[in-house]
Amino acid sequence: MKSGALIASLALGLPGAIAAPPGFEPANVVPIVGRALPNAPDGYVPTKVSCPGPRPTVRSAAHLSSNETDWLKKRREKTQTALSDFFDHVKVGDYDVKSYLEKHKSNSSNIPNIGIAVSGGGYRALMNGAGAIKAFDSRTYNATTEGHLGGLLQSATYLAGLSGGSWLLGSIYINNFTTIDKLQTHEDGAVWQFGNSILEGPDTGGIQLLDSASYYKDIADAIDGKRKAGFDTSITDIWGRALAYQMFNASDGGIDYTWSSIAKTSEFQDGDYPLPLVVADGRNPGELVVGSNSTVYEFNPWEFGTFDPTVYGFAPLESLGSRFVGGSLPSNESCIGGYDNAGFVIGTSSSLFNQFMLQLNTTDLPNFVKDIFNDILFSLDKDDNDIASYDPNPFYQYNNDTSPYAKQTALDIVDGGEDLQNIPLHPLIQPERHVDVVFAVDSSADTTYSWPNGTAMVATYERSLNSTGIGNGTSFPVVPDQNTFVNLGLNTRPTFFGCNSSNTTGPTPLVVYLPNTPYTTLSNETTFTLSRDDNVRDDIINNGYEIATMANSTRDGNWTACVGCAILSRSFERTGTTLPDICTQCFTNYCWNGTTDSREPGTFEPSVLIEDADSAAVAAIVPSMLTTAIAAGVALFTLA
Ligand SMILES: *[C@@H]1O[C@H](CO)[C@@H](O)[C@H](O)[C@H]1NC(C)=O
Ligand SMILES: *[C@@H]1O[C@H](CO)[C@@H](O)[C@H](O)[C@H]1NC(C)=O
Ligand SMILES: *[C@@H]1O[C@H](CO)[C@@H](O)[C@H](O)[C@H]1NC(C)=O
Ligand SMILES: *[C@@H]1O[C@H](CO)[C@@H](O)[C@H](O)[C@H]1NC(C)=O
Ligand SMILES: *[C@@H]1O[C@H](CO)[C@@H](O)[C@H](O)[C@H]1NC(C)=O
Ligand SMILES: *[C@@H]1O[C@H](CO)[C@@H](O)[C@H](O)[C@H]1NC(C)=O
Ligand SMILES: *[C@@H]1O[C@H](CO)[C@@H](O)[C@H](O)[C@H]1NC(C)=O
Ligand SMILES: *[C@@H]1O[C@H](CO)[C@@H](O)[C@H](O)[C@H]1NC(C)=O
Ligand SMILES: *[C@@H]1O[C@H](CO)[C@@H](O)[C@H](O)[C@H]1NC(C)=O
Ligand SMILES: *[C@@H]1O[C@H](CO)[C@@H](O)[C@H](O)[C@H]1NC(C)=O
Ligand SMILES: *[C@@H]1O[C@H](CO)[C@@H](O)[C@H](O)[C@H]1NC(C)=O
Ligand SMILES: CC(=O)N[C@H]1CO[C@H](CO)[C@@H](O)[C@@H]1O
Repeated sequence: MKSGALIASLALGLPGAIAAPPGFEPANVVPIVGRALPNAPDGYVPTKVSCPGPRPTVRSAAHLSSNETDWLKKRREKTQTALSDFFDHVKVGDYDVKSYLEKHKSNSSNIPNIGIAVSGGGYRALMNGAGAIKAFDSRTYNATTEGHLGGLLQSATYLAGLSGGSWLLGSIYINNFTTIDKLQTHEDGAVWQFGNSILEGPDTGGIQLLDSASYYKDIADAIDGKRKAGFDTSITDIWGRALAYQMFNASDGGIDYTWSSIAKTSEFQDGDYPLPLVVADGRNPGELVVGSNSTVYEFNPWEFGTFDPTVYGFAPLESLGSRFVGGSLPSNESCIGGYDNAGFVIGTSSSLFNQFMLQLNTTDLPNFVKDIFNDILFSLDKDDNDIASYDPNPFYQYNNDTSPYAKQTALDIVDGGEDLQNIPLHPLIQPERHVDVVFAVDSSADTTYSWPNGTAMVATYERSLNSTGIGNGTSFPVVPDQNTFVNLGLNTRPTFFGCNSSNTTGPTPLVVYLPNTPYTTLSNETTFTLSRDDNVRDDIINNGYEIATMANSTRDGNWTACVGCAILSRSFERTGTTLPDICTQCFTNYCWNGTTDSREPGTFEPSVLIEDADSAAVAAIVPSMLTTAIAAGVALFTLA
């Protein structure tokens, strides 16, 4: 994820020419299915609107918004039912989980509160994360059979995504909480057509009906419109528009879909699905390196802001672009709408990738298109290539005493992984949210061969140690160093952290760490791989499914029970309930027990565990998870 790697991969060469425009085939147009709302007032251009309700203000981060607390009441009712359904097929020994849930349902704060976090890592993270979500979704075919984990998504309160993980969130939420199956369909009009690089633009067989030149012209027109309306634009505007064409199933690349529109759909308002949280980092004034003391922002469907002690405030998302001063909108300033374009939001979270757009110059696009981009790109300082410019800064003169951004008229926002916290845990460890368990899907490329090694977990743990400073009262389970992650194989199998709630830096969720590892395919394509065919896409998604379910529990027949134990653990503590024996056994197997091995490991090169999924289902009934091929993998580097 370092800039060096990006430059290196760009140097490998991207397409110099863009495919010639194939003919239009209107017959292939699929009907537009439901999704978030196309409610922007003027496409991509932020525009004066009449203020939504009372004049918008920035609020303190001391509590959750009333929007969230109101919504939670509805959602927690839905998750109770969903959890009860989940435990229909997920058995925790002979413990009667359904009766337990029934007994405590009158006090919803006793019921498990689940978060899911999907890391960054480009398309690899999007696909591996999609595999996990597919496994957790009760709508997936056969996902609610024994050994599977369908229904966990329906039981979750929060779903957080960062960078590539935010593309996954955008694909799901802007398309009306669609399923992974539908996104990856092989039928005409599939949303996820990753055979076409984002530099080429969408396939004309789908809903977009654009050749590359029109694709770029449309993008250029949109950004030009925003500039002409008086708003600063950055390379992230181009990037976000391009992403929208790939992720949103809407004509014109979903140009008029806003992120705040998610909150306006009736299904969301009824609490039918989890709260999506997109994470991005702030770059400190005058600093080019984004370190662990950078501010971590979240976009939720109502607001943009942060719990960090710097800004410590939230601005209404639908009114971004309005000129707030000291947290309120002066009477001579208009309310602005449409700034929170959904593509721009996921583009912001993934701004590490926007430098691809610098390659536009090397294509054979018409000059008039290039000219528009060059105005934007050429005016950029080299150091500003990876930022999204939020101008006006909604936190201008807000919290003067603590905010390093209070004097800035524009906010520089960067990729959510640049502070190394590549798993979006930050919003899920906020004490106000009281999350009990986080399923942390890690597709980071930490090692030479693009496998995770716990770096993201370490970064979040270390930040939480500064509880009176930037951590601002957050806590995290104790985790070991990366060498230990590799030496003990904690990056090749699910590991629980924070099982013992006293061995944490304070009240914090139990974290179920789900590292990307090769079950059925080498799912470690590099972060900057721009295209892959549908079969590779599907293989990586399937591999993600195997990771989440431990190959449908064939690697450990108790796996789903253990997931159940992780879900119930904090709730049992609150209600003074004794853990069933099977959970004790699970925690012995899956909880990191404090052992470390910090010797420098050799090169980490895991190989595919299951060469053929069908035969594996028979062969893989192993007495203990530690005797599997994982152990062989561990041996490789402990011997080295
Ligand atoms: C969104 O999906 C829900 C559930 O599948 C469906 O009932 C609803 O009609 C869809 N909304 C739109 C606008 O299509
Ligand atoms: C959030 O809640 C406030 C206060 O109840 C309300 O005025 C506002 O309209 C809500 N925002 C959204 C986007 O629903
Ligand atoms: C779906 O689940 C049923 C019942 O467990 C099983 O018989 C069937 O083989 C499964 N189908 C697939 C494609 O996995
Ligand atoms: C962040 O940390 C760096 C390195 O320790 C330090 O130089 C910088 O002043 C810090 N910035 C802020 C805003 O605290
Ligand atoms: C693209 O090419 C034009 C003409 O050669 C040049 O003026 C411009 O600086 C280049 N832009 C970028 C971003 O490299
Ligand atoms: C914040 O600083 C600005 C500029 O120094 C000042 O005008 C404003 O009154 C300050 N706001 C507060 C609430 O102190
Ligand atoms: C873990 O990942 C970090 C970040 O990429 C890297 O610097 C470090 O060398 C890696 N360590 C191991 C043991 O893989
Ligand atoms: C903790 O955070 C404060 C304020 O953000 C900072 O000044 C201090 O250097 C940090 N301490 C450590 C050990 O990082
Ligand atoms: C697990 O289930 C999924 C979905 O039903 C299936 O595609 C996959 O082949 C199964 N894997 C194994 C190892 O049985
Ligand atoms: C937590 O566990 C670690 C590793 O075993 C140990 O070093 C530390 O002392 C424990 N801390 C607490 C507060 O129990
Ligand atoms: C994926 O990882 C394997 C080792 O686990 C390695 O041999 C292979 O080169 C890696 N592929 C990429 C694209 O990095
Ligand atoms: C728990 C905690 O330390 N909260 C602090 C977070 O930051 C704000 C703003 O600086 C403080 O007012 C809180 O006390």
